[in-house]
Amino acid sequence: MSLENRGAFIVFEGCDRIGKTTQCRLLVELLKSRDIPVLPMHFPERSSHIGQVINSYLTNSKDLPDEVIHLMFSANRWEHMNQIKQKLLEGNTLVVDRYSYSGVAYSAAKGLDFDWCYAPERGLLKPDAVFYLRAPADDLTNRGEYGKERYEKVEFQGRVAKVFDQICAKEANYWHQLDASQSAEDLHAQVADIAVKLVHRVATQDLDKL
Ligand code: DGP
Ligand code: NA
Ligand code: NA
Repeated sequence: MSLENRGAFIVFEGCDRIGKTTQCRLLVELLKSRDIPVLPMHFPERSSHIGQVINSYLTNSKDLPDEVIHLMFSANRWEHMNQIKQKLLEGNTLVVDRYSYSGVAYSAAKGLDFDWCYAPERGLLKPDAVFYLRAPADDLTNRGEYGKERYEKVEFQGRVAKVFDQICAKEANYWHQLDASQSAEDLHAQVADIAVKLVHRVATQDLDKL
């Protein structure tokens, strides 16, 4: 790849336990096998100071007002923005497990105003593509076996899914809704097809902002 080529900014979104982590891993492995420089990322990034507060909140060892934790999740993305920009401009494709849309979906699902939730995300780098993994509502219920973290409850996940659906309808030009009830291999094949073309298409395009 020539020096001026940037990497693609690829995000996976969806409810808890929908299979994002597996799909991120499969996509990273595929791009590596094609000699495309690629780095995985995951938000919330729990190792920073802010990330540790978020972790305490998610594991229920700390309570915070909805608005405060919302802004902490957003700050966690902002504190990584320079690094993300630099990695992309160096030619690395980023495969990111959750981003601003989780920020909006999880907080709006609690009843916070949608536009208020989106406001602190404005100005962050905009992904080139979002893979939205979605399963039918029944399927979500049958998945059961949620972990012990704060949001891992069937009823709440249903409300999160509704907000994701709303965002997906609005951002349709770069969102790809994919059926998460199919096998991981079939899902990966769909993702791979779109992602490989995308990496080449955006290489000479400017980065955009939310
Ligand atoms: P994960 O590490 O991907 O399992 O995410 C942990 C939990 O945090 C999961 O239930 C989704 C939720 N989450 C991720 N990003 C945000 C965010 O920006 N805001 C809120 N409120 N929740 C988020
Ligand atoms: Na989770
Ligand atoms: Na995950």
